[in-house]
Amino acid sequence: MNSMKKCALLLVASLVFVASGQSPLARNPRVGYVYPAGGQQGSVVQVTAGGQALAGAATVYLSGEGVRGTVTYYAKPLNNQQLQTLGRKLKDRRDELAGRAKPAAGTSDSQRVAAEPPNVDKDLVPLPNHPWIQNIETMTMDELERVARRFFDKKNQLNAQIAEIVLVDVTIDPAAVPGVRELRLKTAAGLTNPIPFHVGTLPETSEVEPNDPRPFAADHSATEIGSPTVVNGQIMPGDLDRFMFQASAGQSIVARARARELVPYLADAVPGWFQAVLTLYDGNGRRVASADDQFFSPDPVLACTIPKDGTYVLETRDALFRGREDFVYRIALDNTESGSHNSTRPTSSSPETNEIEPNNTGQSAQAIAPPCMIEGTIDREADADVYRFEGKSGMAIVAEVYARRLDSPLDSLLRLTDSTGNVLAWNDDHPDAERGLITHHADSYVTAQLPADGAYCVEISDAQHNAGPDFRYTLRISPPQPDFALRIAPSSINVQAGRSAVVHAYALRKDGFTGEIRLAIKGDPAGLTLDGATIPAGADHVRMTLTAARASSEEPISIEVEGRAEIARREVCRRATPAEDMMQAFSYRHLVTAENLLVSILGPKKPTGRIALASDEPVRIPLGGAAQIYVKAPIGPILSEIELRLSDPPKGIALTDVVVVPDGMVLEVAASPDAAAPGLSDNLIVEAYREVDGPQRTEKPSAAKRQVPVGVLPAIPFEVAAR
Ligand SMILES: [Ca+2]
Ligand SMILES: [Ca+2]
Ligand SMILES: [Ca+2]
Ligand SMILES: [Ca+2]
Repeated sequence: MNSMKKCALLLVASLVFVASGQSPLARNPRVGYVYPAGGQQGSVVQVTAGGQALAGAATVYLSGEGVRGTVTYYAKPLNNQQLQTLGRKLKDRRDELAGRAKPAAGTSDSQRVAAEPPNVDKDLVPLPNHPWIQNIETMTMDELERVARRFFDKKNQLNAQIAEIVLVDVTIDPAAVPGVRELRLKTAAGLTNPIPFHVGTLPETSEVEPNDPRPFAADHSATEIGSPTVVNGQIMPGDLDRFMFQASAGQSIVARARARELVPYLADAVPGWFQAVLTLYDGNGRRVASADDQFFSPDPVLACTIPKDGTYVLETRDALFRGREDFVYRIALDNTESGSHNSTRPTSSSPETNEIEPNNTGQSAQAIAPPCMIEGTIDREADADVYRFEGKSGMAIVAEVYARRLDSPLDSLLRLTDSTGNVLAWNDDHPDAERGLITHHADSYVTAQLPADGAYCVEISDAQHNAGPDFRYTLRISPPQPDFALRIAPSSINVQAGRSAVVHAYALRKDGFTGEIRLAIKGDPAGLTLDGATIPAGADHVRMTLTAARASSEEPISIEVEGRAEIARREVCRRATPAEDMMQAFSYRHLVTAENLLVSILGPKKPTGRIALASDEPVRIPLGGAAQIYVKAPIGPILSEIELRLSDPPKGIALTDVVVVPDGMVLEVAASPDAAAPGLSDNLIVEAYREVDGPQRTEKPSAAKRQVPVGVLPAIPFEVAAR
């Protein structure tokens, strides 16, 4: 294979980051959920974080002031033998509570023989010091039930992505500012992704299972709560959680759930999040109110007026009766309607106008003069709002709706027509990658170059023929305003001292802006550099690398990345927003923004020799030819073979040779004449692999060698040049 080249290198040692077969690149530490996902000011909360590759979790990082966390325990999932032992201990304790004597060893009780293998005692193994299975000998039936549900419920499918747990004590100062924080763990393999942790002002309660009496009974086992309060819980498969409270006639009750907001996307479930449902029952089990979606938001808000004095039960579950540890919720039970809408209105220097009805047809169209921002409402059935402006031949025009992005239920439809009613452009839904939490991008966007002088109309309506006083929109009609936004993913970057790590940069281009964007770390980057930090003209995504030419550090380093581009002969600078690339329901990807961009530098405490490109200039690869790239690298003793490979190279680009030279190596990269196009510009990501012996379980020498990724070279910018 051309793109693969083996070489036994003198510099091998410098590329081998980890002595064992485990590589920091193999699995990035990830947190899938935290439970409870928040706490009250002035309290200490015991939080469980579930995730993957969390071994060595030692430190908790929480954004903002006044919130601190301490790791108290890390647990791997129990193995089969441990589960067997646990099952046996649970059974013994249940028998003891039920007054059944533990059968004496060697008994010929046929039931026992049928249920357990005869040598079961031999298989008992010591259980780890796991906090959920301490003191089984003194547990109550309810406690045993909870342990059994956690470890043995057949409906629970083991999910490797959340199978490891880390217990954290979070201390929230009384003065800590309420709102969302980011929680990250630092593990042996580096920093995890951030996960939301809420600081609240209300007293909090956590569910106590079992809390779903069947048949319904308000006087039994539902968790008792006061109001106002925040209740925390997890929905397991088929689970219902019920909370009981007293209320009086005429009292208004608002229950606001956070579920999808806490874990926005599940990679392995359809529709891709916990779809919480809220139901309020009276003391006799009669339904008083219920809530599913809050318009387009999956997190329900239940509001009602209590009909008479008495006991009420608030119930939550998943709409599809699914569940898992990461189906975490927080429900604020209160009597105020104040919701949190955190969407920002578009900023514009254009004059603002309000719509004036009647404006439903071309004849009654409201005259406007672009550029302008129009505030309007599709407020009644069959409403359409038409705006007329005078255009010039060749003039470019953009019409863009902000509605769903401002939490409006409107699903807009836009049409741009000329004075005779010919449709020049129309659009229903235009995705906005800046809004990573929106899965139905309902807002419309049209652009066109006007063919002649004359009158033109922009018509907005609801694509699903819905309407109402909430169906508000802001409509921008203006010449194109080319601009861009930037995203950097992941928002926790783990890099070995002296080495490089892949970072993704995304350009979210606006109003036809296609230019090149140059990225850099803002301010004093503390020995950190971005390699290949240019998003080529026309490209929306580039893989670059972050190189740490410095020693490791205990604390993560907070950085900001900025991008600069020339727009209309002026330099424009935009801050890159950190983001997580999340998968929804096996296929869709979303960039969910984060507050902080943190770099964790792992490995040696003192600076190590750096691997660097000899030149920052893009390598020019002639079409149908090859180019040499000199990589400087420190020399070390031979440890084993490494192999260099291009990671996901552009079509027609191949690594054809690697030669060891003094102080480094020279890579030869070729561009095949049929595949690569002149002008193609991107980064090459070169991965290094090391061959190690496979796991040896048998006596015979293992032929199976495994390739372990050991790192990447700094990103190599290139362009394909015509011969
Ligand atoms: Ca529950
Ligand atoms: Ca209207
Ligand atoms: Ca109208
Ligand atoms: Ca639409």
